[in-house]
Amino acid sequence: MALKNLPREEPVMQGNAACPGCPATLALRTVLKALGKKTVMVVPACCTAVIQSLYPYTSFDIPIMNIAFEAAAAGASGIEAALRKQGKEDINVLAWAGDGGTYDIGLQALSGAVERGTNFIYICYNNQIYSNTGIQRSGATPISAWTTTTVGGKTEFHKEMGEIIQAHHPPYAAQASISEPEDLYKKVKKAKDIKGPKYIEILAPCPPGWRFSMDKTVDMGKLAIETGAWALWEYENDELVFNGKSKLILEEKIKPKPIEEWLKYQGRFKHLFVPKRNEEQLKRIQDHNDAQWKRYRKKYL
Ligand SMILES: Cc1ncc(C[n+]2csc(CCOP(=O)(O)OP(=O)(O)O)c2C)c(N)n1
Ligand code: SF4
Repeated sequence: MALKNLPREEPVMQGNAACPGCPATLALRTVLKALGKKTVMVVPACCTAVIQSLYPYTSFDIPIMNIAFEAAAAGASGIEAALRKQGKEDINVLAWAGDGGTYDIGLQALSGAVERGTNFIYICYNNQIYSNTGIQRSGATPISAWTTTTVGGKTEFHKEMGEIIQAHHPPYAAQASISEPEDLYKKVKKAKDIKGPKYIEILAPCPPGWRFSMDKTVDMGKLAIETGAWALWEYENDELVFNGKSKLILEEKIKPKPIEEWLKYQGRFKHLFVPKRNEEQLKRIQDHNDAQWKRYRKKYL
């Protein structure tokens, strides 16, 4: 569906408390347009708990339950069970959490809910940091990124959450990006019509956390895909298919841009370029990215 044909109704209303250029609100608008108003949302501690506005106000046009940081999937499981018991099975249950609440503290609850076959959609907006509490590193933070807890640059590579989810064999999983709203809309629409646990992860470049100008959020998402730092894919019935530019990179129909084309616009990687280029670390990051795509080709081509 073309962007101009997306539903006009705005589920995220004025008066929200997001930063200018916030990727989470971009994603939320698209996701909630795809799901419609018959949706109950569970939000753990994260930026979205603040974005939705400060109590007693709300700027989201659907019911929301806020819950403890680790408990998004557990809360959604309870809501799904309660709705089922009442015979209300046409209501979407959406758990919506950041990468901290997904890759790290909420992983156990998420794993349990997916393993139990819970009929819900779990969405992780991945801004690669704990942004709500002032930019700490998470399991999704890429190597070398500055955060307040990795002041010299993170020394570990991020974990592959998509592969952890695939190991649970859910009926549907996907990776998307705020920079590709039509693709995101399509994936959420598809997930909506599938019974069982659905996992969608959305790359969410965060201006204050990644240190780039607030008008460049979409560009940062596009560059992540074009350099291969992020991949678009869909996983259904144990089959994984890449899509968009990621498919072309996988099939070697286009060459990804060097990863520094994505890194160099983000202040969190500034120390790799100033006062002088850290060639060794830049090569290490590029090699890791190349190796990842080599592994994807071996597995999925
Ligand atoms: C058990 C617990 N530990 C720590 C916190 C403090 N806390 C609230 S939100 C947050 C970070 C959330 O990060 P993420 O899930 O990535 O979402 P984002 O803030 O980036 O939107 C932290 C550490 C908490 N609320 N509960
Ligand atoms: S810190 Fe980032 S994710 Fe959080 S509200 Fe601001 S722009 Fe959005």
